[in-house]
Amino acid sequence: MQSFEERLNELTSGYQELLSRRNVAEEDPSGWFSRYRYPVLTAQHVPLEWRYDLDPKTNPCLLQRLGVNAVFNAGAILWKGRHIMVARVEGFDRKSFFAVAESPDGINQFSFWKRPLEIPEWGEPTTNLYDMRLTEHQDGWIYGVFCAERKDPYAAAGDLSSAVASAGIARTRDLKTWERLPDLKSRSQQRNVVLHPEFVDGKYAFYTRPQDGFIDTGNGGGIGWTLVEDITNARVEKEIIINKRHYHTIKELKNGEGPAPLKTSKGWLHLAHGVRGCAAGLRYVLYLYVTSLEEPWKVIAEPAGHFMAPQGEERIGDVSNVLFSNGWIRRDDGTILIYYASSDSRMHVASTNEDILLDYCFNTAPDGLTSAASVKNINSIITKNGKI
Ligand code: M1P
Repeated sequence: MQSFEERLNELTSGYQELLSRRNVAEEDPSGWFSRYRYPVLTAQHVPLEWRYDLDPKTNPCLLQRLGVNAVFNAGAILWKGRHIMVARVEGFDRKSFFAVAESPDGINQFSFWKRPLEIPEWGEPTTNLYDMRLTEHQDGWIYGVFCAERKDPYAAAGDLSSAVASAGIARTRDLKTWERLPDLKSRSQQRNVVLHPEFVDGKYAFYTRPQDGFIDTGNGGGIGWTLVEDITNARVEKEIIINKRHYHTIKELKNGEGPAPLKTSKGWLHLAHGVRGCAAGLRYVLYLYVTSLEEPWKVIAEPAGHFMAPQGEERIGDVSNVLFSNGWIRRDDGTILIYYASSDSRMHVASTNEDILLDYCFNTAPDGLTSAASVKNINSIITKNGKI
C-alpha cells in the first residue's frame, strides 16, 4: 500500500500534468470552426483541496471525501482581458454549484479559483442551481442568470422527482461577490433564460424558454423574448416566441438560447441548442441564428440544421448524445471561442471568428422543411459549380 506521501505526490503530479497539457486545434472539414482535441475543464481539474482532506492525521489513507462527477455547461466572459468560465460543477451527491476557472489564453491551463462561488439564497432554498449565462450589461453589472430548481410543492405524495425550474438572477462586479435578486416570475416554468446585454426601449430584455413541465416544454413553442422594467423585481408579463420549434428539424422537441448574443455589424449573433428525440433518446445539437440590430426579437438568418453535433467521445457521458453551450468569448480581433459541454460531463472549446460565423449564417440555406427543398438547395450549388 502506498504511503500518504507517495499517494499525495502521485495525485499532485497527475493534477499538474493535466493542467499543463497543451491543447491541439483540429480544423473541422466544414471550415466553420476548429475543435480542440482535449476537454478544457473536467472533474479532474477540480483542485485536490476541494476533494481530499490533505491532513495525514485525519485522513491517513488519503481518501477522497467529496467526489466531483462532472464539470459542464459553463458560462464564459472575457473580463478585464481575462478568459473566464463559470462552470457547473456537479458533485457525486448530484448537487451542482458554480465555480470560476481561468485560463491565460482561453484554451490552455484552465484552473479553478481557490473556492467555489457562494450564491446567496432567494425565497425557498434552491435545491439545485446550474447553467449560468453571463451578461455584461449596459447598466454596468455582470449578471448571472441560471436555472434554480426546487421540488414541486404540488407533487403527489411519493413523487420525489417532480421539480419546478425557474430563472435565478444574481449580479456582481468582481465575479467573487454575488448579489442575488428575486427569481424571474413567470406563469410557466423557465430554463435557459438569458439576459440581453443592452436595454431595449429602456427595459431589460430576456430570452426565455417557457415550458409546461420540468423536462417537457409542452406548449412552450421555443425561445421566447420578454421585456422587464425592473430587474430587481423581474416578471414575465408579455412573452413572444422569437425562435420556434418545428416538426422534423433539429429542434423539434425543444430548443434553448445559449450564451448572451454577440452584437455584430450585421445583427445579433445567437448560439442555441436544439433537441430532437430518436431511438437512442434525446439528441442535443448546437445551431446559430441572427436577429436584427434594431429589432432583436426578429430572426433575419438561420441556416438549416446543426452547426455542431456530438462526435467521437463527446457522444458519451452522463447524459449521452448532448452538446450544450452557454458560454462564448469574442476577442477584439474577432476570434470567437465557443465553450461547449459534451454529454453533461466535461467542457471543450472550439475556435472560429465572427466573419466566418456571419458568412455561415447568411450564406447557408435555411431549412426548407421538406426533403424536396433540401434537394433543390443541393442542385442549386451543383448548377452554380457547373458554371465556374
Ligand atoms: O441533459 C441535457 C440538458 O438538459 C437540460 O436542458 P433543456 O432544458 O434545454 O432540455 C438542462 O438540464 C441542461 O443542463 C442539460 O445539459
